[in-house]
Amino acid sequence: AWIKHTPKPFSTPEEFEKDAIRHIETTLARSMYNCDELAAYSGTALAFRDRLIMSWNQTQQQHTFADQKRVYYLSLEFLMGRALDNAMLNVGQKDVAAKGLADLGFRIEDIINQEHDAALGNGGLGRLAACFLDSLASLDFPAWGYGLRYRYGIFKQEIIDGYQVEVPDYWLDFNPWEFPRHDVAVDIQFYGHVNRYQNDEGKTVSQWEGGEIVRAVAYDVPVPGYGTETTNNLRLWSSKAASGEFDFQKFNSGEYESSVADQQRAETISAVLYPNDNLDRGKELRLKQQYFWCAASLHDIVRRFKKGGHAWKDFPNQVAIQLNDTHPTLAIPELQRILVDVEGLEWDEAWIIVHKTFSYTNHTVLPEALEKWSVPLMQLLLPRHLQIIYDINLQFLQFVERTFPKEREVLSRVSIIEESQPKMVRMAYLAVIGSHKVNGVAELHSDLIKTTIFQDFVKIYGPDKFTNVTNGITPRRWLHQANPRLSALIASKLGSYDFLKDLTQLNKVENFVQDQEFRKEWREIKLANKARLAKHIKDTTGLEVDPKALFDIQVKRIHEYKRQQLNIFGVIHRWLALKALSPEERKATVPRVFIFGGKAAPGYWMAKTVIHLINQVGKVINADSDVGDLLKVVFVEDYNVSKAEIIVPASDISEHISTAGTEASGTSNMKFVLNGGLIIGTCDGANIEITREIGENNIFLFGNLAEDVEELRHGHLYGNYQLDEGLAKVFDEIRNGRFGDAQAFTALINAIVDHGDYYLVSDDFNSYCKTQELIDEAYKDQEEWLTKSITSVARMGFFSSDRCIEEYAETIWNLEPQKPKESA
Ligand code: 26W
Repeated sequence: AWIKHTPKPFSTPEEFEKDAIRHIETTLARSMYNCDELAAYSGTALAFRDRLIMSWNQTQQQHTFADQKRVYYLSLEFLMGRALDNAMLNVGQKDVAAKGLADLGFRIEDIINQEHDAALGNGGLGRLAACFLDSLASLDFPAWGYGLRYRYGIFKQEIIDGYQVEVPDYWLDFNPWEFPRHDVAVDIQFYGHVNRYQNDEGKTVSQWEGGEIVRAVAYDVPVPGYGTETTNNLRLWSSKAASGEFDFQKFNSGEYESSVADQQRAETISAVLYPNDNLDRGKELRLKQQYFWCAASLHDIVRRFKKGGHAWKDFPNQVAIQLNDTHPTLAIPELQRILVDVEGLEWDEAWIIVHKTFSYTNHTVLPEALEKWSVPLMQLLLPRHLQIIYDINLQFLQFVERTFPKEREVLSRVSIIEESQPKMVRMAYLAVIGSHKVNGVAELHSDLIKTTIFQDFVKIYGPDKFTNVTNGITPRRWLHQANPRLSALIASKLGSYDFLKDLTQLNKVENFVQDQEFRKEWREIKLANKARLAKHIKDTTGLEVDPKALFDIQVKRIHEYKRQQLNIFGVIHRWLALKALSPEERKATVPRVFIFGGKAAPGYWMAKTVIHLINQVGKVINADSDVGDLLKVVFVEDYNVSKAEIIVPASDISEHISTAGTEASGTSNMKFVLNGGLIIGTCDGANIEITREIGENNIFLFGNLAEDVEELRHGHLYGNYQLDEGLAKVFDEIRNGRFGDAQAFTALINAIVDHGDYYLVSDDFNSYCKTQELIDEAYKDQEEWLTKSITSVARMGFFSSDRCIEEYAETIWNLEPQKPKESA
């Protein structure tokens, strides 16, 4: 009843059943007599897909007709997760499907679980893109996502003998959510050379010629908004051999194999997602992916613009392009090339258009994550683009020279070209220079980029070019879908589900913080969510954990800066302390389950060592009868979006403990608090704003501040270093072979004791352990804990991705929504 518009709803469960059965019998050619869960999933998905297609077509028609400004979100990663549950909830018909499926003898949860995650991303940046698409559609913004259709998403993680093993994620076997558009194909050029010649009007022009061609084929994915008919489009490009390139001569003359090899080489471009998070490896194939995707997307955007019949100067009034980190930065020289070389505009008028069209979001300050491409590689692969980049750089440096004539050393610092051996193209600088706005993703982060990596650019352009848009998360997936009971409880008190479209309404929850019935249900829901996770742990690892224990969760990519090592060293410290207590004293302690999850990049040895240590520690502690249920350690295999939907609602405490100044924002911190979990964290990223919103009594902060990190690091390198005593005891245990072969962990320990402890694990260890003790004490007062939980949720309204998208629309894109018209 609370849905205002629904795309052609099923009026009864029977109507849904009829459609699902029809799809199973005709689309899938299966008999209802041996309909298994996978077939039931397929039929359900196809029945809902039909509904989406109608509103999708209608939305696209209305947007074309309105001919208003659109935003294009360019991201190499879209971590979408599953689509069916989201589709059912967004059209408001999950209950109808549940009844229909029950009639057919299925439980809806089992059917939902059949779906493979769309895992086209690594971590935070990819999931943020997915939340943004949900908000853009829910707020009726005319928006498209553009990405790559990887045949293999992020690898599946198996834990074998305590080690991570990577297994390919082949996910496209049956994907009802994508529509191949074989008629939407763009030929993309690589290699070749640049020809300069005089055209008919006597003007010198450049033409990129020769080289090889790869074809980009569009696959479209509908993105339904919540409680609206708006269904936007996510367009993913797939590579294949261009028809002229597939050498039929070879094919016929018996060189079958080499002909097939050519084809496979073309398909390689979109074959696999690079599994590195916050690490740039500079691989040629990755550069090919980036250009392939940028060129295909820009071609598509320009073609759509031209159909509108506008003058070129109107391009930035019709088109906004958001660059999700530097990965799509080649779109900047590509648009300049199209405007100058293909459309014949003057350089300067083209550059004004380019600069007004693009904006860039930075997601990291880690130096090893800042993209640079070697000039020789770019010369080979994209010769014309390299010329354009040099020309952009020349103009920019001349401008800087005019503005700061006395500061010559600034020129080499801000040059797009790093004068190294070989020379490198600094993509972040190109992105800044080619955009009208640059934003960071949390206040601290946006301040930091202005004083570190982009300091000179703030001087050159003034501070207004740089802005902050604090990240957000979609409450549809991360509250309503992941935690339906909590969502329903809140709705029962607020009188409707309107808070899912305006999350600030959660503040009214605070009126019920003393309502005993409400408190009881809140507590029961958390316990049920913990029991659900406990069952998952039992089913996947065989380990039994008690849902009444304090669940302490850290799930995210494994990275030294995120400091899972601090967490596991803390666990060892706790274990040693517990063993030193008398049996009587032990009884007074709070039982705790430490839950870890996350993938390590396949080539990141230190991260893999951390996973191994966690598993070894778990093996020893979980078998120790001295501590029994007082301490358990679990590593959840293959952490992904659908696992997060089980894990996030089940925390009492979650850990967001990066070295201050390293985590740009974090978004799982928001997800956990929105689900009634408290957090232990450093003063980093969005933790700071979460604290401001929910109040410092409701969060457990510890550790050194960002402003002190540099000095501490410097001190370490000059002998000003004292290994924390507690940590030293932990290291002794590891070295003594308590957790298996000590050799396996020397690198991990040496990074701290011998190599400068770059991430300040020792500096923060004591503060961390003390804060964990405060948490034990706080948890003993269950009533007070519950009050903190409810109060925190009530104050989380700010962190909706809807608020975040509205800020982008207003301050960066100058974009208006397009409310769907009543369907005929
Ligand atoms: C070139 C290799 C590479 C790959 C991915 C470099 C950098 C990345 C991403 C930018 C890493 C990433 O996901 N960053 C995360 O972005 C989130 C969304 O803004 C933030 O919440 C996280 O703090 C940030 O680490």
